[in-house]
Amino acid sequence: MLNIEIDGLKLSVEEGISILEAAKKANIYIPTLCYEKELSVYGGCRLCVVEVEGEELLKPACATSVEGGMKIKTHSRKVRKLRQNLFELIIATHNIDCQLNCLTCSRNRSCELKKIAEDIGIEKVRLDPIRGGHSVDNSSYSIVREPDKCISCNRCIRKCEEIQGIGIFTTANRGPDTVVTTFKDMGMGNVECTNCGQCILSCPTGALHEVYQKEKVWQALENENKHVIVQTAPAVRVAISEPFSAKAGEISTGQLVAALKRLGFDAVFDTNFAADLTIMEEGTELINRINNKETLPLFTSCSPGWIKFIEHFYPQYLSNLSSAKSPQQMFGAVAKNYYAEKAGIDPDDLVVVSVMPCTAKKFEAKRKEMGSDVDYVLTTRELSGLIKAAGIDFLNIEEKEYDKLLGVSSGAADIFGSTGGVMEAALRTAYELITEKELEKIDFEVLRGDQGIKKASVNIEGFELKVAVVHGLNNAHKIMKMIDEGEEFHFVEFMACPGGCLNGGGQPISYDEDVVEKRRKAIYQIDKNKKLRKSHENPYIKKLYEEYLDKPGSELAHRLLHTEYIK
Ligand code: HC0
Repeated sequence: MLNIEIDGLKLSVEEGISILEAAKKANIYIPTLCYEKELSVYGGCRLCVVEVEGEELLKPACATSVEGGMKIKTHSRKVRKLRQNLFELIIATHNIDCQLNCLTCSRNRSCELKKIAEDIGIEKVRLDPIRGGHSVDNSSYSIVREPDKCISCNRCIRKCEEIQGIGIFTTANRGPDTVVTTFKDMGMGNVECTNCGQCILSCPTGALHEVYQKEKVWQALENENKHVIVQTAPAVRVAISEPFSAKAGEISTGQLVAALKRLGFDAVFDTNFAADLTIMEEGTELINRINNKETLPLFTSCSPGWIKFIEHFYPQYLSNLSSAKSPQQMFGAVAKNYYAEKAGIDPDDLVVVSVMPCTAKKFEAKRKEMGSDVDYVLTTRELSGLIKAAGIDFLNIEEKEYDKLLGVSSGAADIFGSTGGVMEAALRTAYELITEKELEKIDFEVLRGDQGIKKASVNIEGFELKVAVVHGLNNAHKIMKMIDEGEEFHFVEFMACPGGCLNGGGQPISYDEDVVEKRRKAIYQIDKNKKLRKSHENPYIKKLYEEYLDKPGSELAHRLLHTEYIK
């Protein structure tokens, strides 16, 4: 340990950490725009400069390691002046009329620039803007890029490269003309972007955001000739209260349903119902592949970012993907067929809206393999905007329950939202379907938590089922290498986003570094609180098979609920 002093506080800190990290541990705030805990240090914005006694030049706190005896000042006059000057330079290369357009910017309530301007006491910007005129990149179904709002913090570049192992972003030009762009400025829809939206979570400004479908949903809700229903993904219920100033990790299922009903949806259903259905179909496929000695390992197919990733980087493994559609798409297919028939509605008059924590779900809904079963996809953030616009007091609204037919789900479905959840749900069902015995210990703790690759072996009547759980696409590269080199698995769960959908690119942007862990705890708590905790015990899933689909893997189930990905 090293003894140092920050702003007169005597501290004992670990060797090798940066001044920024040491200050953080002591709850001393140092502003920064380009630093992010999980990413490599870039040191580009320089806002974190501090004064170190005995040193003439100010030091960037993020890129300077602590040394024994250091005496650091984080807000001396020299530091404050330089920070203000640097900030003005950053603003000058930001959107020309950022100040004018601030009101309409997607990040007007969560802009890190605005926050820092207040934190460091910016009163005016003296420099004329020196950049602008880059066109907006609208080439993607999922993500919009507005280069004029970019401040070149390079967090998106590092996130995409280091965490997701892809690297679709690069910088072009020099000096004040430097701009973050895609390969040959081709646009995000034309490069190897997986649409995961992790870059949006890292962007401090409004330079990256989802493709909005809010207006289309308002129009559908206002159209009296349309019957508009909505499904909500597992991870939405533990994050939707955050934009309403609730602390992270609140369970808001009842408020979510009530708010959607107040917005005017004709029925409020749950993607979780379809997650239970996915387990029936995917579980059956796994058992059949093992029994018939077909292609293994089976890869889960519900994360659309992962699907795009395997298509780009490992097309030789496409036959390993489960043919089961994702729960979002299974829900759409069941709604446009079974529900429409039962409710006596012409499918052409039925509008299916999804609320997802994921930007890639917007792309998934538009894939030709999916037909047009899901009409519009809103992110959790977009839904919070609709709720605010409708003047709903979200935190205090009286809770409501999902509509029954496609709205009842097991705890196994809830945990889909976390890395490891799909696998755990599948094992709870596969074990009981194979053995016809009750699984006594249904919590597979070994599959939980944030380790990048988790492996387990489950003994089912003497058969050692080897499974793995992977999240974050850089980890997907790693396990694909392991599989290439001959490591044996029967079933692998892949989620594109680190942490799973809880940390999807469409979730509320949070400054809480533990936000994912808090959401995760909440989602496992929902599962624990439920009586129904296994997908195959869901009475409405049984009813769906009895009344309509016949049995898992039936001809009709295949027609509606399965697909094939061909490069
Ligand atoms: Fe997920 Fe899903 S769990 S991908 O992570 O499987 O987005 O929350 O909705 O479809 O159910 C996202 C979350 C889903 C789907 C489900 C799966």
